[in-house]
Amino acid sequence: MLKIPTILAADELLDKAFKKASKAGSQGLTRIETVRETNISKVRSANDVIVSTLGKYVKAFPSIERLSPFYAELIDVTIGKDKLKKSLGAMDWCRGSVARVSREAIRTIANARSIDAIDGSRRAAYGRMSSIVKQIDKELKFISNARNTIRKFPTVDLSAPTIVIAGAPNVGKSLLVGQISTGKPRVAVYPFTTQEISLGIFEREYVRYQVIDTPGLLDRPLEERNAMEMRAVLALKHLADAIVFIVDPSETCGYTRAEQEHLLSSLKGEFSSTPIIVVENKVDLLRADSDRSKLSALSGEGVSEFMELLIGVVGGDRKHQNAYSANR
Ligand SMILES: Nc1nc2c(ncn2[C@@H]2O[C@H](COP(=O)(O)OP(=O)(O)OP(=O)(O)O)[C@@H](O)[C@H]2O)c(=O)[nH]1
Ligand SMILES: [Mg+2]
Repeated sequence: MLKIPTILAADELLDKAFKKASKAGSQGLTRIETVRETNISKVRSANDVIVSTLGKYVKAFPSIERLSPFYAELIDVTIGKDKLKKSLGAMDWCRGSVARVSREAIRTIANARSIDAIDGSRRAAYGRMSSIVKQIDKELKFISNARNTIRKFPTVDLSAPTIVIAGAPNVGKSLLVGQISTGKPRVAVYPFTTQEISLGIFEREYVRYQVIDTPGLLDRPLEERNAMEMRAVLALKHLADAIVFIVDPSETCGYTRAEQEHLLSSLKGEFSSTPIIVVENKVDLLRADSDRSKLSALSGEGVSEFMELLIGVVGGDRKHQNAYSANR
């Protein structure tokens, strides 16, 4: 989703900076001028490595305000947007402080009268740079973890009309996703689940639709979840143009109809702004007496009629022209 470079720890960053600096050299007319120029180069090059490396980190992290609501929510839940902001602020503080030390040291070295004084100033500058960088070690570790978390986010197509499949375990979610989408679904991890979500695609009249199978996410009542998990699940709201809720009236899934209806009303309560289309599966086993859509993900019966209904709900308007539109 986002390209963030490997984040070094404070020690590693200092190693990198001083190693680069040790290679700096300069030739002057006299010995003291050579030493002076060389030490100025060293300080400058250590400074440049630190300032530019941290600058890259700050730039690589997405500004939450500019992210789509889905990813912004995931970042806030898994990483914490305020802590992330604070840590990136610490990077900027460090860059400014190191640059100041560097400027002062260069000025002192430029005016120093002896080789010893030059060496001493350079060493003092290194010491101050080290202690400044070490002060942000905790923040560096924090953004390094944040990077690893972000790298595991599912890559979803934010511009495609998206259908999220929900329902109790074993009702036939995966089978239906396989029926309606073409090609092999992509799988991706989702925060707070050991399971993966799988993303399928199908195309209708040149529009690509994305279907998301959600094992372990929308298969039990939301009141059973802790607050963080709940928010991670609710982030799907920003993605879903419609939720398809599959009911298995045959109860061969192992859940009673009452349990499934309870799950449905829990989702309705939480996803109140997202259309939820209820469909009864396994019609080959049992045809319930209801006016809900019916199909069999196994035999294919009723699937194409259901698709028409679905596209009518999600394909109607063109809100997808702006992938970053908030509050759908
Ligand atoms: N007879 C019949 N069996 C079905 C139908 N749809 C699904 N099944 C069966 O129900 C079982 C579960 O189907 P899945 O598609 O794996 O269900 P799921 O909802 O994805 O299950 P989880 O991912 O575990 O939550 C499988 O053995 C399917 O073959 C159907 O329309 N008719
Ligand atoms: Mg499944």
